[in-house]
Amino acid sequence: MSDTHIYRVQPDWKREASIDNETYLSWYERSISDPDGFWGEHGKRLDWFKPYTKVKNASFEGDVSIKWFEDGELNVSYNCIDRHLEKRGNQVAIIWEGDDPSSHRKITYRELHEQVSRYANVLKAQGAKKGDRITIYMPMIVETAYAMLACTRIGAVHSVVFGGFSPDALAGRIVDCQSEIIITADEGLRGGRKVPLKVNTDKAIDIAARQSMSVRKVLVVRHTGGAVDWVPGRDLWLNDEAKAASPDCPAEPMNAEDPLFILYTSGSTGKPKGVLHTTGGYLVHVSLSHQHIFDYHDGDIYWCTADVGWVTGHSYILYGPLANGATTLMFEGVPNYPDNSRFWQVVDKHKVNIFYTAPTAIRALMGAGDEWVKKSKRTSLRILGSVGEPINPEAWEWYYNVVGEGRCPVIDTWWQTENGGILIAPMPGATDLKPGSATRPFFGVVPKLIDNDGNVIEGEGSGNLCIAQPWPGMMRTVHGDHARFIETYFSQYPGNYFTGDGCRRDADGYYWITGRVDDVLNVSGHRMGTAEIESALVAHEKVSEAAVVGYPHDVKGQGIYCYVTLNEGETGDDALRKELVAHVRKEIGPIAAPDKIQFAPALPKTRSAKIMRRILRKIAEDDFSSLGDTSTLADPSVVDDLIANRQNRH
Ligand code: 6R9
Repeated sequence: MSDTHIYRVQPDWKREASIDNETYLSWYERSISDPDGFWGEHGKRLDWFKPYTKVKNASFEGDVSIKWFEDGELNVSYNCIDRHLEKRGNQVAIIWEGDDPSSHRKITYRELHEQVSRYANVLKAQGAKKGDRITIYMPMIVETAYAMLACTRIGAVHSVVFGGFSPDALAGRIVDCQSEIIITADEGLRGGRKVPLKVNTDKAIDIAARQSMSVRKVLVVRHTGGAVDWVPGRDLWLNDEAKAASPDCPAEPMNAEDPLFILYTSGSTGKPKGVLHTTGGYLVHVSLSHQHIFDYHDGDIYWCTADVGWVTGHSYILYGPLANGATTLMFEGVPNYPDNSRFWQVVDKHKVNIFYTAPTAIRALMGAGDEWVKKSKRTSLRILGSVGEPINPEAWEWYYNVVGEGRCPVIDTWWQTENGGILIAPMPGATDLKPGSATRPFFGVVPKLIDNDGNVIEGEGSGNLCIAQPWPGMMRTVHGDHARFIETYFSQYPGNYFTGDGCRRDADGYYWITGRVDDVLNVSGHRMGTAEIESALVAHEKVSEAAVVGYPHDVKGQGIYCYVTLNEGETGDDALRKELVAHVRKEIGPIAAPDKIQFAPALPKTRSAKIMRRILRKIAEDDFSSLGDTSTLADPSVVDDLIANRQNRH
């Protein structure tokens, strides 16, 4: 191998039935050369009410129509619960670990079946039908899993909105998918602090009402017991309704291509897009990848620290693990509460075998010092996963050596909301590891690197990462806007899905993701469009124009750097900086809070009035050596002023 840092597969990383390198290579080859044969076989891992006779009917050309298993019928909640009852009724399906270290719960498959059925009957009683969209705005509690699975049980389409989003952001998502029912909780808890979910929901419903969207029902889970306002007739306590409902609710047979969920995600332009996933192909992809990429075996305790408000929570806290009959841990809290050893305390408490987290958490804990890790034993750990952003080799090595004590492979998984499941990642018993590389493609995935001029890069080299062939778990459309789907993902490199990421392929065929090449930021693993933050800023009465770029940040990966031009007569001072930060938090949510605001009398623009972001990025990065050609700027002197007043001076 070409690179110096290689960690070879250790003999004890291969267990019985683990995929080894030969198996990986032969399965991969078949998945590409004979997708119908490969997926037709692996689709059988699910229980189908009506078996499929067709496998792949998908093309990236023209109108981009993606169908898998199109004449099959199944139900997601049936596959995640009912089919396990006979063998695993008394096995724990979900371990819930509360924000407060003294609180935890264990829910067996049988209990999960009962609760999900009750929730499903409540939804039906409130008029929810197959195909209706239901918004879920919840903390990390087991009731959130009940709610999501209950939607799938009756064929309703859930749209989970991360609990950290503001009322405005929540309202936008409710309106976009015309969701008449919202499931929420009184309050969430994170790091000892309360999150006012019901208050935010009430505000969001008012905002939605101004856009002629009327929410009929709000189902509220009593969690903290905090006081909430109540609209009689509209608001119902979900706990009470569920208790009174029947525990018997047959799972609705769904076509493989019926919508399963919508999840909003940020792109380089406009409002967040409603990424639409369907039923059959998605569940095949997430269950197959969960099994082989994490080398999941019966009896393993599996913990993914993501929030269910993100795709990682959908696919790898709930659907993949539960489809495989796993015990999955849901954690309400944060890595540094009550102190920096929390993750490792939870690992020891519940004997976690497979642990999956984000580089931003790894970097923060690495910065806090090894002593927090060493307070725990971590002897149960076997696999360490990473997701959400590129993992820098230093953080990778720390994760491997300090957390895993050199015993556990680090499984760096690259994928996106749009992908449904993991697309590039090693397999513990098959893939030699290189710190910082997501390594090799998953079954059925054909990565393709294309340069800015459209030339395909073969062998070693760098380019824009595209995927050349459809895979079962991929999104089918943007909810309500198929033209936007085609425009966003298939217009740059026709016939290929464009990921928005840059990537290098090394001499061994390993992939190294270099980060976004578009105007999307990745802040602490949270994806955000610069355009969204810009439009929040210009919505402030004192702001005339704004341009937002990312800059390297030690813990967050990227920080948010805002260049703001004020209206005539306004003065940019620290008070206004604070006001603008608060304003963005209110418009989008705390995750979008700017790290730096630079007041700029003018922004660098071309003569055709296009902002030159390349220059703004360089200034934010403190790198003026390669500003490139500024001669096309309408007023090149703008750049000197921006450099003189930059916010990153050390
Ligand atoms: C699953 C998820 C997707 C974007 C993606 C890329 C970045 C995710 C990564 C990674 C390097 C990894 N990303 N995993 N970059 N290595 N292992 O995070 O989905 O929120 O849609 O973000 O995140 O830039 O394009 P999502």
